[in-house]
Amino acid sequence: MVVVSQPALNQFLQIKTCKQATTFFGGIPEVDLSNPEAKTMIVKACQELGFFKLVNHGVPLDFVVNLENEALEFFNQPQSEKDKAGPPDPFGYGSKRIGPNGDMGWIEYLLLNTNPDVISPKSLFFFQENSENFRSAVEKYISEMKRMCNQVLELMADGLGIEPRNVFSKLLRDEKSDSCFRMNHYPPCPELQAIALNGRNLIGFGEHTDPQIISVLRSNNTSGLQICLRDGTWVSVPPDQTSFFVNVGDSLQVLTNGRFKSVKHRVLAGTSKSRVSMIYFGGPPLSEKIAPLPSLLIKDEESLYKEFTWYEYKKAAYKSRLADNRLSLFECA
Ligand code: GA4
Repeated sequence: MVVVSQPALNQFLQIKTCKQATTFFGGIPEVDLSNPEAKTMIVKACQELGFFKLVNHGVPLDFVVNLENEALEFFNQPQSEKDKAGPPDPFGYGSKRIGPNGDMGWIEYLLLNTNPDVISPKSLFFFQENSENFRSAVEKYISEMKRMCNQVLELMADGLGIEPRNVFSKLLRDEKSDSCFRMNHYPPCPELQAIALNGRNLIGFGEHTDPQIISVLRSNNTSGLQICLRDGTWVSVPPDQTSFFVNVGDSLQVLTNGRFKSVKHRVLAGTSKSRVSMIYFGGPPLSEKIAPLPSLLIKDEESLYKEFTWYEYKKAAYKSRLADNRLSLFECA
């Protein structure tokens, strides 16, 4: 018999569950960055799903593996050590609590700001306290993410037939780009799942859309990530530790006047394997005005969204719950 202490159970019962079979979805679009058709495939995937897998991306595997090992070393430390880099402000180390408004998940994470101009005290603390190896692994990885996002965003503009080519990529390349980086650790949860949940899955990271322009995710070889299809069905993404998964964020949905879809996604906790994911969220500078690009508005097409600055959107996002539809605040009547 497995005995679960009441405090552990209470903490765990605050986290949502869902009933979900985990057969893998075979329809995730795969974009080969070395294929001349990549731009067309990216546009199609962003319109239909807001999500695709990137292969032949040119990111050296040892950068990825190295960072994953450093992250695991961090997460394997005693709780009291990890807590020194928290609580998140929103940057820093967090456990179970996601954001400031009561969302909970079966997760621990490190959230870092990647813009040196507005580096938060927590990110600074993290970099000072942790090994030089971890710091340099993060920096190398992020610079590869920037390079890859630049390529993907230029292909998007090309594929949409709009100019200049850097219309999206310049937002991330700007030295004031407000991008961030998240390393998530989803510990396995064997006993609790079996006893208390009757076959339901524990939510690792609840359903949400990403507020930024694009997000690039890499995980170890564990299942858990799910995306929501246009008809509202949740499907499981087959893991692939050598590829990256790209999400359209809310800001890109606005810039394209709804042509590209910001994809709703979530992560389910596993029962036996620990999941580690690293996500680069490419955001614009805080002062950047976000509105549908005039070059994308055909004839009398009306703008679906009111203009806002990225600062305003972020402020609104941090007042919302994870699952809220944040874009609805900025839709035209
Ligand atoms: C979701 C995407 C990114 O992980 C994130 C998250 C942020 C946070 O964890 O601090 C938010 C969430 C995310 C959207 C709504 C707000 C803000 C938690 C939350 C409840 C870093 C981001 O940019 O927005």
